[in-house]
Amino acid sequence: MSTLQELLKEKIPAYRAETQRILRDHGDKVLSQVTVQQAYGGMRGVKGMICDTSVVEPDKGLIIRGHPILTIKDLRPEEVFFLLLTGEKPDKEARAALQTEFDRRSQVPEYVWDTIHALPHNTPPMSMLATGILVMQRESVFRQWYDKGMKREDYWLAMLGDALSILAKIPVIAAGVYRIRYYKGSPMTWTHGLDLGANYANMLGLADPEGHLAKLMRLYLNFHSDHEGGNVSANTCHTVGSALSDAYYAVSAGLNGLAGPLHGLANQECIRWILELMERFGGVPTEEQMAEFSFETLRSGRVIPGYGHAVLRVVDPRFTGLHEFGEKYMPEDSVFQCVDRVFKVVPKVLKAYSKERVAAGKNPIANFWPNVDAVSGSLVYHYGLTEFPYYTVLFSVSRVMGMLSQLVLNRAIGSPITRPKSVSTAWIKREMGTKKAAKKPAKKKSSKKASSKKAKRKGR
Ligand code: AMX
Repeated sequence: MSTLQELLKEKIPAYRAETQRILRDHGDKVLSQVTVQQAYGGMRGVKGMICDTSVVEPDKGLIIRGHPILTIKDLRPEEVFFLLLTGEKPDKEARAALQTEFDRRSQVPEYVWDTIHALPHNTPPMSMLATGILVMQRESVFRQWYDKGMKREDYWLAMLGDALSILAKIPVIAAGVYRIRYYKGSPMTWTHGLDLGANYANMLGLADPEGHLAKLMRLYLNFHSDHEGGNVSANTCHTVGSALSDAYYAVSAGLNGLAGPLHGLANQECIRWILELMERFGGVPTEEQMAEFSFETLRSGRVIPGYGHAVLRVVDPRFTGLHEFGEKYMPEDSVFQCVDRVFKVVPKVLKAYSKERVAAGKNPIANFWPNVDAVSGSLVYHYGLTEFPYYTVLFSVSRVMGMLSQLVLNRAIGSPITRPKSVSTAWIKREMGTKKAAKKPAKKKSSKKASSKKAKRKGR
């Protein structure tokens, strides 16, 4: 098989032609209508962008290039990256070539460490990571080629170069952030020939005599690699990249979105909640105690972290995959046992609580099932990674695979600058009022005058 770059070179002309064909044949068809509720509500459910790397089905979860995530859980993370970009799994040769690329690009410039060391010691790990990526912007091949007058059809190639460099360096920087931030020693270096997951686990410097943490890290990176295009980090990265900002700018912006409590930070909240629960009852609580604690959380106005989802309506298959890992490698671990019991109790509690909410005139809870964050923290905790504020960094190392793949493909098809239309509150009030008024018979105004006024408004 060809290398990643050769395969993309073969495929991109067809991908471009297909895009043009779709636009020519279907360009004026309607994908979605937008309600006022959606305009105020984070554009939920509005179909308004294209993403070919993966889809998230409410009843199936994450599907990467047609493969449900659990069917590709044993791939190495770089194979998932290859799949995200090309739609194909690499063969042995393509995998080896990709490994050589990562080995060659993994050296982190010294000024990155100087910058991270210069930050105040209590800087959150996510700020350290995003700073580390941003400060490397001066290395961008895309920027250098662009400044020399790069042709539009080569954008993807320059973007791919930056993507490979960021992906090779981010595990090194992320592991270095862990070691610097938590006083574990100097950053460690990339081992040539080791895959992304094993390298990352190794550079954290935690004991892993049987290689189980490396195994977990591969699974973790695969499961968090992509979640279609509309989530905050992917969408932010896409928007910044659409201005032809390079991958360093775009990815660090995406990481800043991932750092939010409603997105990548939720995994920290989950483990915190589990440990609070165990502390309250002096170990793994009974199901009754768990239900009591859960209702207490909900009635105090907080959410149960790790449960519910904006899109999913079933148990997140990524939860299932990580839960199976826990059952196999740490069945006696009390934190994992607690997570396992929570899974038996919380969906019933949420169901009952949702009825209370509805009775009180509030929205029902749409999904009672666990998402990936309900279990992921307990597994890394088992291997000694107990510093919760770091957990979003783990997520970041993985999610850059999706962000970078989408950036490369968007430059390949020549996605234009993102520019949705916003409307003002005054516009909403006027337009919605106009519709209502339109039902009433018009007063004496001449129809010519009225229509010219309407046209003026539309032209604004
Ligand atoms: N506990 C308590 N209440 C919950 C809940 C939970 N686990 N999940 C949903 N609800 C509430 C919502 O807060 C919302 O209340 P509101 O109408 O008063 O604002 C109501 O139920 C309806 O919400 P929904 O339509 O079911 O979900 P949503 O799309 O608004 O929110 C999500 C989705 C994930 C933010 C929400 O389920 C939640 O806060 N879950 C807990 C946090 C979590 O696990 N986040 C991780 C998400 C995955 C990720 O990005 N990493």
